[in-house]
Amino acid sequence: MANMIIVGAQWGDEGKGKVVDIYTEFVQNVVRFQGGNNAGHTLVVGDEKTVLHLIPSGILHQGKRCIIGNGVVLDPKVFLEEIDKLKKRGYLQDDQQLMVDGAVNIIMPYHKKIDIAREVKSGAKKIGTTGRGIGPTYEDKVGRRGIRFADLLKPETFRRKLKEILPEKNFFLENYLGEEPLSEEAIAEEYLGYAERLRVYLGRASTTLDQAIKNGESILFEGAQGSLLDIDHGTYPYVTSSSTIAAGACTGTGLGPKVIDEIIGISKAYVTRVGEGPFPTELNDEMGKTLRAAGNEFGATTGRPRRTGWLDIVALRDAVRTNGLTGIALTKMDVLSELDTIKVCTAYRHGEQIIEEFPQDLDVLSACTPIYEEIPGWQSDISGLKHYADLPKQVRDYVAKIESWTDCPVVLLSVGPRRDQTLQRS
Ligand code: 2SA
Ligand code: GDP
Ligand code: MG
Repeated sequence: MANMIIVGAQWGDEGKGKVVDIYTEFVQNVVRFQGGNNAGHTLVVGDEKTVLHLIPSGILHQGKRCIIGNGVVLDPKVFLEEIDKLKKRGYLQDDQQLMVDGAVNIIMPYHKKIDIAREVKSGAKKIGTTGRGIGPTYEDKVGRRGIRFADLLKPETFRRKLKEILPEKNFFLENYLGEEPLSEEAIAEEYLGYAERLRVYLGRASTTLDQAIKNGESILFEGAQGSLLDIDHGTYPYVTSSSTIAAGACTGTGLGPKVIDEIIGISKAYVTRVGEGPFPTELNDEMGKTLRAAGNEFGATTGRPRRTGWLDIVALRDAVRTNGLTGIALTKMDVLSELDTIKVCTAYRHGEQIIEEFPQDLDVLSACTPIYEEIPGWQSDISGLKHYADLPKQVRDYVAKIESWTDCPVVLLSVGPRRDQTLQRS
């Protein structure tokens, strides 16, 4: 198979975990390139459900190399817990299957504390983060005071860096956030305790993947969150702190864009968002609740109820452009099965203006109201169908419309959470 990037084309939780698991069969390497354990990627194999937060979704396939690229931020405690859980269930029997790039930035206790306390202090202006310390860790990375995975494995370096940075963090925690300061010794003891177990995973994504390509292997790049949560191109400041779009796969692993062959954007047949920020097609009514219940829309990391709304073509077109999508995988089609009619937003109204391009200005976006096209539902159970041609005509028409509105082919359809509930478009 070609080297493929899989990204969320909305605000996350589009079903990336499931789609990565499906495509893993055809590659030798699966790599995460951004985000951290804010992600919750759900895989269902048979009746067994696995939620992964840090480890790439290829891990359920024996013998596939799974890499955590330099663009990721890693909480060592969560990472080791995830490893233990997988091993207990018979996965990851060979530690060589998993690698962490030495340049990965480490999530420290002060990052988590600052993330949570800042959100509380912000009150109504909060971002609605997952509280996993993601933003503060990326701040330190960009501020050139981060502690990297390779630093953690060198006790003297780790202690020196911690000594340098902790006074600043404690000052901020105590004097601005009104929190208790953290103990340097307690952090060092805890983290250096993890280090011994982590050593075996140290590697370098860039060189390993480059060699893999030279050996004729292929790579699946697993995005986390979604394009509209991208630090540059998302609904800033209501975004996550990493490059969630396809370009992040290059900076987050150390490979050039020429190695990429395909970029697949995952989109639900409707939209969800968890956390704060504008969401033009949001449904704050019975229909919104129906979608939440039918789609089981609750955060895979925090359990928070997800906001729900109709499919937004204006936003999807933005994702097609910012990622350079070569294909769309449309998930959760089964969730719409009971509906008489389905609405799709094809443009926004802003005052007197009709807008077809997703606005960059959040004030404009917040003031937009959706213009909908109503399309007929199919009102039949499609979750057991195996071939695209067997789908009701209304489903195929819906897919054709999405293709024409976005000018991007729909390459895969998902009609349920399980591996076998997937229809490839041939
Ligand atoms: P953060 O924690 O700094 O990354 O939060 C910033 C924004 O990014 C959103 N975000 C997410 N949105 C959807 N899914 C995510 N993963 C979990 C899931 C979410 C959960 O799979 O369900 O369990 O709550 C995810 N991670 C970050 C977040 O909501 C903020 O809007
Ligand atoms: P990710 O973050 O993009 O990997 O998505 P999540 O795992 O956070 O959320 C997607 C949820 O939808 C998970 O519970 C999946 O098991 C489930 N899911 C994925 N595809 C489908 C589908 O086609 N139909 C249904 N009903 N559920 C799906
Ligand atoms: Mg998720």
